[in-house]
Amino acid sequence: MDRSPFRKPWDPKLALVGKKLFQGKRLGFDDGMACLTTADLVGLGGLAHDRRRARFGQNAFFIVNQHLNYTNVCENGCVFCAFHKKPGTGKGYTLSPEEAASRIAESPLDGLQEVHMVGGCNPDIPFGYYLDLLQAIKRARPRVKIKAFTAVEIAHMAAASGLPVREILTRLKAAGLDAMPGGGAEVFSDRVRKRLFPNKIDARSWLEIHGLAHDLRIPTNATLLFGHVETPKECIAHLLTLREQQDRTGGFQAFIPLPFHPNRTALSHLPGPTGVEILRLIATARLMLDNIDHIKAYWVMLGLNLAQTALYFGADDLEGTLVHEQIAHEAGAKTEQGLTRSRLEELTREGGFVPVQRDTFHRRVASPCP
Ligand code: V47
Repeated sequence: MDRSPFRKPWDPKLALVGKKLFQGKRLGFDDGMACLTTADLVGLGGLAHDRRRARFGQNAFFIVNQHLNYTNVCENGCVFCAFHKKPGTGKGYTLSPEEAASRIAESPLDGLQEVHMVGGCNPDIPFGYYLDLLQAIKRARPRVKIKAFTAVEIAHMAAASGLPVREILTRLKAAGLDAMPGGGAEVFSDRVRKRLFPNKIDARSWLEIHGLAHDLRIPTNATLLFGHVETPKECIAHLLTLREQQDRTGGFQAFIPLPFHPNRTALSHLPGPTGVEILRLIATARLMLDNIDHIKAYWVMLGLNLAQTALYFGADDLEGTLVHEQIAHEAGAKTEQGLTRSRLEELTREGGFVPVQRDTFHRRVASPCP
């Protein structure tokens, strides 16, 4: 059933974007700016919703997954992050591979499909630990797929072990790595990176590592952390950089916009983005990223109502059940730490969409994993 609530844009710049889309033309920088700065939120939503509907109809995807953070010890000290603890302070934790595996073995979820696993750059962890971690989880749940380690963690493993990134990725894949998440991209702008996270790998390294992963047939995701000190121009440049990388290497499965949560961070004086800004970013991403199939409305960071609404603004995927999310919650997220499969399905239906369970590779799941 078509429950689209939209009308054609009244903003003349947006109308021109609509014309270009109708003609099958690719959008450029100025089009992106017209989208991200328009006051015509409803008109923008209409364009984005048309696009998502042409590809996915009323389907909205989700996965039965569990998030797991193996360590919160991190030497990068990014000012937007409330999750990390400095090395050597004794305040952090690191799970042993057995502890991590037993959390997955004892997962409260029936039919767990995926483990999403990331952590800090902990200088005390040897490379062999990451291989043990993957193998222990695969032993505990052999059919579960593991989406793990951001490009930032991969670069950290390479620097600490002295091994080339390609070798690191090859060994991780052999040990059970199925896909990589999109975290750590933040904003590609050098200006923002110098100001907020000068110790993190630069944008070029993040992109190179994803390119190498794609070359090794490890699919990955991409993110944008927004709503802090970045400008609309920096957001559009970020989207265009991702689109160019995807043209070259083609392995991004999904884009996840991450609205900044300021609580308990060194940027707690900032308000974070408004609901309107979040919807504008999601809709703009749907229109600009014509070569990345899926746009996630990450319910933990959006809140449930806005995540439902985002499905009308270009998003087609709600991420998953998660079980125990930590990164957004340390920074003040008010959402639940996890949702049951039936709650996710209910939310989707209440929003006017059809819930479709997917796997890590965004294929429809016919029968859940044992
Ligand atoms: O890498 C950290 C960001 C990311 C804050 O690939 C923050 O499927 C907002 O990347 N406010 C982790 N964001 C989350 C992430 C993710 C989540 C769900 C699915 C996927 C996927 C990826 O969260 C970090 C960082 O970029 N982050 N602190 C904060 N205060």
